[in-house]
Amino acid sequence: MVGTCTVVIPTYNEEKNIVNMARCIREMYPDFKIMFMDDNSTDRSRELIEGLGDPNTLIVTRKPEERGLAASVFQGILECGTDYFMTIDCDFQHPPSALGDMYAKMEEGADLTIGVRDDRFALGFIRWAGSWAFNIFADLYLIWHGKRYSRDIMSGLFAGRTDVFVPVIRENWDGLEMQGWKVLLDLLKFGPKDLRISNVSYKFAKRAEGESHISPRVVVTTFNQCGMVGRFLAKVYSKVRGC
Ligand SMILES: Nc1nc2c(ncn2[C@@H]2O[C@H](COP(=O)(O)OP(=O)(O)OP(=O)(O)O)[C@@H](O)[C@H]2O)c(=O)[nH]1
Ligand SMILES: [Mg+2]
Repeated sequence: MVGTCTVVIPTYNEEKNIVNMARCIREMYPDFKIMFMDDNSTDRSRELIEGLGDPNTLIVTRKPEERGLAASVFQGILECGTDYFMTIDCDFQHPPSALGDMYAKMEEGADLTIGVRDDRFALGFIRWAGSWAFNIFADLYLIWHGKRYSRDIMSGLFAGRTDVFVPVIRENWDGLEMQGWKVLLDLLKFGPKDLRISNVSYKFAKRAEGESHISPRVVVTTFNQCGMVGRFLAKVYSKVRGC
C-alpha cells in the first residue's frame, strides 16, 4: 500500500519556527499534507503560512474555548482525512527526518509508530528524571489495564493509522485529557489491546527558536490521565506547587 499521510502540528506562537518547519517537511515529503493546529496565536503564524501559498499546507485556527495542545492534536487526527497521521512539535526538538522513518513503519503494517528519544538527557537531568519516573508510572497503569505500553510514552512524536484511532477518539471523547500534553498516553489507554506498535529512535534536540510553553500544569494533567492514584497525585502536586 502507498498510504496518504498528514503531519499534524500543534502550534502556539511559533512564528520563529513555523515557516522553516513547513518548508522542511514540504521539501522532504512532497506528498504529505501538513496541518498546523493553531490555538489563536497572537503572532504572525497564520499570515506566514498563508503567504507560502501551498494548497497542501494548512493552518487551522481553533475555537478559543477549546484551547489545548492535546485537544488540537485530537482535532487534527479527526479532520486529516488521510490513511496515516503523524504528530511532531514545531520547534525542531523532533527531527523531521524521523517522519520518513515512521512512514516506513506504517507502510510495513504498524497501527502506531512511536518516536523514542535515544538521548533524553538533552533537556537536563531534572526533566529526564521526571520523564523517566512518569514513564514507569504510566506504563504500570497501562499494564494493569492490559493495554500496550511504550518505552517513551511522553513522546510527542508518533504516527498512527487514522482508521484505527478516529473511532478511539470519537468513542472516548469525554474521557480524553483535552488540556493535557500527552496524547500518546490517551491513545494507548483507550486504544485496542492488540495494537501493532513499532518504534523508531531519534535524537532529541533543544528548541530551535522561540519560547517554550511548558508549565507545571503538564505534571497535573499527566497524572490525571492515570486513574484514581494518578488523580490523587495530581491533587497533591497542584496543592504543593499552587498550580
Ligand atoms: N495548539 C496548541 N499548541 C501548543 C500549545 N502549547 C504548546 N503548543 C505547541 O506544542 C508543541 C510543544 O510545545 P513546547 O512549548 O515546545 O513544549 P515542550 O516541547 O514540551 O517543552 P520544551 O522542551 O521546553 O520545548 C509546540 O509546537 C508548541 O507550539 C497550545 O496551547 N495549543
Ligand atoms: Mg518543545
